[in-house]
Amino acid sequence: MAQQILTLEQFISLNQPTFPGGVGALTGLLSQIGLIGKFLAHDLRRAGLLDILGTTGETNVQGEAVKKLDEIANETFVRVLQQSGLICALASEEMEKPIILSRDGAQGSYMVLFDPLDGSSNTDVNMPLGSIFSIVRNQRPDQPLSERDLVRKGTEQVVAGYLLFGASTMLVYTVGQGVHGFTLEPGIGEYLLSHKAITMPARGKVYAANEGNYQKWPGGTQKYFDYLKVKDKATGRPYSGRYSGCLVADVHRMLLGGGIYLYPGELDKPEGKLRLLYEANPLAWVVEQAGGRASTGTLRILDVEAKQLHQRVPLIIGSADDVLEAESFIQGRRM
Ligand code: AFP
Repeated sequence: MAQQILTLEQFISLNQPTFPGGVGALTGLLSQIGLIGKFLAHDLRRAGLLDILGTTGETNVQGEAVKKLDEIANETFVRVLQQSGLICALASEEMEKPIILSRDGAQGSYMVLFDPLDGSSNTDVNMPLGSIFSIVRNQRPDQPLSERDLVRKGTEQVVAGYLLFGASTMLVYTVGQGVHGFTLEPGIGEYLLSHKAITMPARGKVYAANEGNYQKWPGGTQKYFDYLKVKDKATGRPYSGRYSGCLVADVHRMLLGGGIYLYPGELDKPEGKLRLLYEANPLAWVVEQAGGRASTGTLRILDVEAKQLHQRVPLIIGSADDVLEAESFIQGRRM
């Protein structure tokens, strides 16, 4: 029998009947994310031809040079999501403050936190890019919304996932019932189910990290990377290094083929670089739902107490056995 061709909407109505807010809400939310993906894929495919490369000369809340595509991606997320009628607040890596769409929650009970363009250093060199999204529910519908309503633990997410702009455009998400991947068929403008119930191998043979930072890492972290390079057939070492500069692309590689991505804490920056609420938390839930593991090196990402909207966190994420092994070195239990 021919492989069943299911669109995103068909899959949701068939497979996610127990989503707390109802199948209609989930379909609405993911359709909006999918629409954003279509807009961004269209822009990115032509970026080299239009005057949207290079920087705007401004810097964002992270103090990083804002590339024009960062701004375009952020504006696309805001424009589409605020028209959805489902969402009462938005928070973005590119915006210091959240956007409160309705004070009384009348606009909808979902709040979306996102990194609109992950890997933006890849923009001008036609390398992979992604967007990451994390959705939580408004817990205080009868109260005026504020920033603190968005600062939640990873275990409170109701939807999480990413868009990957690579050779093809993919949407990967979880609602806590497994991880499912859809590939955009540009000819018909539909996301078709291509990776149902993704499960990660318990161990991989690939690692992704910026080893230019090696000298900044604590000793335990350095010892783990040294360990990965020692020949040992039984544990598939030495591992191969694969680092794209785009967290979404690297994690997607591990999700499908196994392996580990690390952006560890550094001696003078123990909190690392990546953001908890809209990078680490959503990807940690996706990876755990696929049988993997995600930690700071010492604490499960989804259990990290969120205190600030743009809070940074070290990220060790990937195949369960690989992350456990990295943790044993980082915690000094292995030398
Ligand atoms: P940009 O979006 O600023 O390029 O950062 C990308 C990222 O957040 C993640 O996607 C990469 O894995 C990591 O940072 C790259 O950081 P380094 O350039 O420090 O290796």
